Amino acid sequence: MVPFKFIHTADLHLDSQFKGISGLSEGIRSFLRESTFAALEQLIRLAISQQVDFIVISGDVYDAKDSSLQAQLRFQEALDRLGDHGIRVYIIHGNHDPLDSPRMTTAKKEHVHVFGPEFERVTAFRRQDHRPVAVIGGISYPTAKVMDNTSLRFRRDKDQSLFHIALLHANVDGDPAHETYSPCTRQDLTETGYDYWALGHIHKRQILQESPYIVYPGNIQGRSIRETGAKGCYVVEVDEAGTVHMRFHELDAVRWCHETLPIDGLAGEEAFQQQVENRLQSIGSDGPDRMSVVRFVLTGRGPLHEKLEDGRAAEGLLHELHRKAIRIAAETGGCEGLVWVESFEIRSGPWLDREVLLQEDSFLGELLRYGRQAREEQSIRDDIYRRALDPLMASRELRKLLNETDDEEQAGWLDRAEELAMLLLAGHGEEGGGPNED
Ligand SMILES: [Mn+2]
Repeated sequence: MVPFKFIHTADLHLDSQFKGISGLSEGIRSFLRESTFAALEQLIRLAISQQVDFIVISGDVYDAKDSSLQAQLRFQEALDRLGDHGIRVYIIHGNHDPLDSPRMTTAKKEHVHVFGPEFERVTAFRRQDHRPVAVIGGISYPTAKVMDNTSLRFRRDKDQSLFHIALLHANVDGDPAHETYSPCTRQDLTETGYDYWALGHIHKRQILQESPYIVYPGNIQGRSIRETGAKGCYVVEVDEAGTVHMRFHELDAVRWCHETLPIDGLAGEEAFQQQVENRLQSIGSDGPDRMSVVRFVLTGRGPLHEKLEDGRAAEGLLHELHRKAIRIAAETGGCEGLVWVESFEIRSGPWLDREVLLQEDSFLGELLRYGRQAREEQSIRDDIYRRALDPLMASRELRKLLNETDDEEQAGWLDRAEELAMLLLAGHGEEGGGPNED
């Protein structure tokens, strides 16, 4: 087999609007708005510096069906630059940019192949000597909603000696967090006999399987606090033996992250502010060339919780941090190294005084008193355990395991149950969520 090298990328979502973030200055907002284009620029530079033979783009080039003229022009310019370096591009369109989108008509580029709505297969050649190296199969979305399993249409070429790459925008194995377009299973993909499934749609980078390769490279630029961590593409090398070597390359200009901060040891607002500033410092120095957007997740229990709960501590600090970030961005005229705090998510709890709760005339107080009694009287303990464990005793293996537990272990159950009850009955924040839109 002739060795070759290509880039697998997907979900560029050019000109994403970043609507879900507020409080930004005009300068910071435009940096954010520019980030999908900045990531595209990095992609082009990488392709040129790595001297790849070709690039495959697995759908969602544009963020919206009615993509902006700017997005289209920037993408066409990127394609031209790749063409200048002899790098061919193979593209499928996905649910965000289906073939029926109203887009400007452009002159056909000789080095760019856009797959149509029916399954097609083309041969890819090595850049320097034009020797055939791979067969590339692909299907674009004709309209936004493709509900049938299009992976079943892929057929291998007669020339079995070439490496086979499949381009598909799909939800493999029905990931419930994402729209189930073009649903298919790993088994379906494996059975086609293709060597590398270059997927798009799910924005989280993942190699689902290695034989054959089934890969989501993720998007090249995170678009919200739900799309955290490094974003980029894979450079894939196929050697003489047909063995695949993959390397991930970061391309993002803005990185989103969650930062967990326990409040347990924090006495007051000053200590809290100091902790936050320290974290911001270290996030900033980790990524001096990019902007970071961070959501602090506050956990643990402590006296600070009360101030967080009524909005005083976090909101005031957030306001100050935003003001400072805006000033720095204006002074330096750039957002590289800047850390923007998206929000403080409060998942902490109050510092609980068990002794006080024990005296309380409440459900929790009663529960804790019952626990204390159970520790003193064996018969109450036995009664609690029996009622809790009876359903489990039906299984022989569980019965054996449970019969082996000693008094100390059982007392531990009671402690943990009380802790959990205190945590839940203190009643604080729930994790938000909803379907992701890829
Ligand atoms: Mn997408």
